[in-house]
Amino acid sequence: MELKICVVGCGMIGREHIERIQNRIRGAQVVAVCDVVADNVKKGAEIAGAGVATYSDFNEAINDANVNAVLVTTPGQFHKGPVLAAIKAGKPVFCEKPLANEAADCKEVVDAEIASGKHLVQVGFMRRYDRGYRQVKELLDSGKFGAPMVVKCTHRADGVAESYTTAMAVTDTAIHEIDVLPWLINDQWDEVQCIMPKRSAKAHEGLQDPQVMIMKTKSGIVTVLEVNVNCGFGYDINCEVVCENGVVNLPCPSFPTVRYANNISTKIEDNWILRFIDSYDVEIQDWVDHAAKGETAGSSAWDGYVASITADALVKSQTSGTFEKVVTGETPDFYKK
Ligand code: ISE
Repeated sequence: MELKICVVGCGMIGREHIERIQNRIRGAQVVAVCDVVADNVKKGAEIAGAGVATYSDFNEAINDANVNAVLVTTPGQFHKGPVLAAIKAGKPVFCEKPLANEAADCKEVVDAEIASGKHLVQVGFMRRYDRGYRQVKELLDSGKFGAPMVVKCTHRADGVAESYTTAMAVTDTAIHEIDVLPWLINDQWDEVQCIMPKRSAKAHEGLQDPQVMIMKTKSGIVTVLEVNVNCGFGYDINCEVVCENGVVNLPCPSFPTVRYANNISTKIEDNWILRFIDSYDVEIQDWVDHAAKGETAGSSAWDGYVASITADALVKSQTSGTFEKVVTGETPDFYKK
């Protein structure tokens, strides 16, 4: 079955995905675009090309008879509505991360999907599709390195908009590590803490940056994550897994190491779109291939819910300063692999 996709949300990431689907993805095409902002619809439609239907109301867009799949790329606080509408219409839906900003909203999606009896929802945590993370996972899963004990990560960005808040360091940024690490090391979060170091003079007023997040798993693995979104030298993602018999480092892709003018150097990527561009391609192709068969892949709605519960605990710790428990309850049978 060819996927005839309606893209709900034609801002930056929505337009990226429209371009990707029309030009690089097999077995799918964008047939409808929707956004409450008229200019975004216009830009999305221009990229999608002739014949694309345009909407400002997501219910109408999703229920367009020509649409058989939905891709949600609105801002996070508006994800729940279109995702629930897609489930109600029985259409597969890819929702960019996070599934929703509030855990209670994610739970509503989980409950609706279970009630529908069909696996329809995939959440856009693209790092599970990154070549480097997959190589690290393969090495860890080989068993040769022994059990992971400590994970050291950095999530650094050049700078952020004035609208970026202290909580977003968790809900928008660290949410990637929150999702990818349990998958990488085959474990689940148990308790998490957020510590505030000396504030960067480059952070805008009201923003605490950097932040250090300490996350312990049920088996006792400790992760230390530095979130630093005003580093000023590029988009710099690192992950080192210290195991009993060795250490595995996430490879940093794309750039050669050069020796020049008495220096050895490697360029650092400018931003996350470029750093993870290949992962997005692989991720959307995988969604299309699975959705065409009535299946889902990657992060499920349950994974999105668990990530949100973990994020809530970290946000709570931003104020309490202490470890907060991550309480998710049992994985429903529906989501057990
Ligand atoms: C952005 O939304 C992303 O998803 C990026 O991967 C992350 O690094 C950034 O902090 C977010 O704002």
